[in-house]
Amino acid sequence: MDLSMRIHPEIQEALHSHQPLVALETTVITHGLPWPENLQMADSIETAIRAEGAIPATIGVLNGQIIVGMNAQEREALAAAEDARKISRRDLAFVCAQKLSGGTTVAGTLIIARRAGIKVFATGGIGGVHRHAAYDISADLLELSRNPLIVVCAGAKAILDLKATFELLETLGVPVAAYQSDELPAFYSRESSIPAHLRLNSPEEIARLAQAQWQLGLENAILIANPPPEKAALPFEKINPIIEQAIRQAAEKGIEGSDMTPYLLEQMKILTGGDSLRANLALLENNARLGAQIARAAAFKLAQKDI
Ligand code: PSU
Ligand code: MN
Repeated sequence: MDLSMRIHPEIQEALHSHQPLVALETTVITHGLPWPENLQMADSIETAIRAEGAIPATIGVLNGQIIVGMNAQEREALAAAEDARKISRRDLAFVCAQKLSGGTTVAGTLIIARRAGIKVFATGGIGGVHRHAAYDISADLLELSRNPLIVVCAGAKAILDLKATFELLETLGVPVAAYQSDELPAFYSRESSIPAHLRLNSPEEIARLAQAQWQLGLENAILIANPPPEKAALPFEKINPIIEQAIRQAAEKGIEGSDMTPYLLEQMKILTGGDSLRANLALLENNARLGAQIARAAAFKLAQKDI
């Protein structure tokens, strides 16, 4: 069984010459967004990263082959696949052994990106502790505690218990910084009423924190919570009752486990008349752009062998 990753030649070259790279997850393609917005988003965030002078590395699995840097055809195959798996740490070996296809979650992507040597990763919202089901804790948190990457997100998904999620990140030793804000964003919203532990104001400041963290041998990720762009963001007081409604519907339908996040995201889209989808797309692109800026700032330091 050949389990080696297939790393796109452009990415191999970039790794070799310390050019800025940004890893991208694919569960957002297979389970987070509907067709065809999922494919459009996958393409447009790659373009956004290139426009900022970095190289995108979309990570996923096709027919049991782990791919770092999926090309346009491979992204389309994954976006259109009806039987795509959602791949976290527990699923990776099974998907490879059975030659299945799927999108990697934040957890799955962290494992692969780390193995490839990529240092920056942009996503929408991380998983965390679910509301009313505190035993359902995303594997994203554990992987953030053990993979040294800078992860740019818009906070944890608003469908979660945000306080519990950030408390657990503290326990796991993951530095969490809001970008140019004193408050943590709540995915669709710029505000959450939860003060940020750290505030960082520039890509350079973020790269310096990473440099210090990893020089100290602390192998945890650094989480950057980037508020969604103002014109697409939804006010937290408006969105929160809708989230509660979607969670009640999930409970009535008996949805649980890894089906919970995709179900809630789909319900949110219906209940907000598409506003949540627009916010989701806008924040993904916004995070990709910041990821590219950080990768550029960090690549300079990498070239100096500081991290
Ligand atoms: N954020 C989104 N859409 C998504 C996800 C996050 O806007 O689809 C995915 C991410 O891949 C994340 C996963 O890692 O949901 C978390 O799922 P769970 O809660 O089952 O661990
Ligand atoms: Mn879960």
